[in-house]
Amino acid sequence: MKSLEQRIEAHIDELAQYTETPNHGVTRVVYTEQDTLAKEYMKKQMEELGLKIEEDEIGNLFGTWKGTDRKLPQVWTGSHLDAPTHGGKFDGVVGVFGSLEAIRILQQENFKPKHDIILVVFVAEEPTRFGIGCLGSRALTGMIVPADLESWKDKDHISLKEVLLQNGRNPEKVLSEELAPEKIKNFIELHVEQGAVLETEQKEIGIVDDIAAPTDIQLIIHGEQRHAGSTPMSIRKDPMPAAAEVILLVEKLTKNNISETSVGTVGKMVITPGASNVIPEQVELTIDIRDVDANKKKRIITELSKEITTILDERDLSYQFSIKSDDVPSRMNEEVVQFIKKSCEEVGCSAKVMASGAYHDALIMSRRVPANMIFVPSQNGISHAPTEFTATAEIATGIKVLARTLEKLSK
Ligand code: HGY
Ligand code: MN
Ligand code: MN
Repeated sequence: MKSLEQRIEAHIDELAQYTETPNHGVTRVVYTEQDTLAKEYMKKQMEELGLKIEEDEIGNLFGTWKGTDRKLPQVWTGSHLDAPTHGGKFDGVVGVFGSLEAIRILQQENFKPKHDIILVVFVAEEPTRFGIGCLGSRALTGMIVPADLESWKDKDHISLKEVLLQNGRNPEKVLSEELAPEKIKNFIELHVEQGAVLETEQKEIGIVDDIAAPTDIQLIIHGEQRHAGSTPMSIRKDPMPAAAEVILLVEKLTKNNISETSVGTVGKMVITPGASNVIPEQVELTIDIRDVDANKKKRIITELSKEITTILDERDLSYQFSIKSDDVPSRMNEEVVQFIKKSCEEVGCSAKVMASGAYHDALIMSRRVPANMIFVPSQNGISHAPTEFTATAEIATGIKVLARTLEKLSK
């Protein structure tokens, strides 16, 4: 009989194989073969625990451990299996196999939940393919509208609607997947911290009270494509120096200018045509602004939009500034924060109540139902990189705290 630690390492090794970039971390994108293989692996694991397996139209996977009183609201636990480009082996998967192992612990203790416990694997938590994250939890909370199915496109400019159809999924049904909130008592997610707070403060568990929310902006700056050698500087309409000014502006506005907790990232830039001796025709930037303070984030976005207009008007460049998603930061459920604290005492581990700079499905689920998160440390605070690492023993502690909390929530 394998120990918990052995099973953790087996899950990590198995899931890490499902990547498009074997020598550069884990890249696992929604509706691709690697994502499907990872889900198939988890389905088998869930069946071994006797969970009833279902999948919804957008592709969320559910494993139900039936409670003794099925009329009661359900306790949901889980996370995501998809990974960013060249990501790590722990983001998302720790919460998926962690929920499975927490259920196994309770089953081995002969615990009988009164409430159904549902293990959920959300699709597309990462914005990798469509530029917007948490598609699975957005579908379940009614946060996807028909226009999104058309406007959310992948790098080949194929819309989410088209991709759903290509995968034999019915877009109309995806739009009607909103859950009745009274059906769920709580959603609790185990996740790697993706920051260095726990490691720095030598704490074993993070109990999340606030989750920062992202505003995802797409900025396309139009230039005039011309020869890099024969075009005098005085007549150029070059979008690149303008993009450089915008990137510095994002850094200036989010660096303790308006808020101590804001962050700003330009993580992706597409230069067309992208040749060394051609003044670009256009530059597309993604701008990711986050904060736990909704009002300050709003002020930053307003200032950003105003100053971008000034920069581009002065350069006489046309542009499109579109807000692709604008999420609101959220507080976790206070009563369950206390449950998790109690669970840490029972397990005998140190803990710290803290905010999450990364967003998660728990952010989206908290729009409709009480949600909570348990963090385990990230070595050097690194995540979304191949060097992402959390020790097996640290994950085991997180799973034990999750098991104790699921017991409190479902008895
Ligand atoms: O970007 C995020 O915060 C999440 O990891 N997708
Ligand atoms: Mn992530
Ligand atoms: Mn994640």
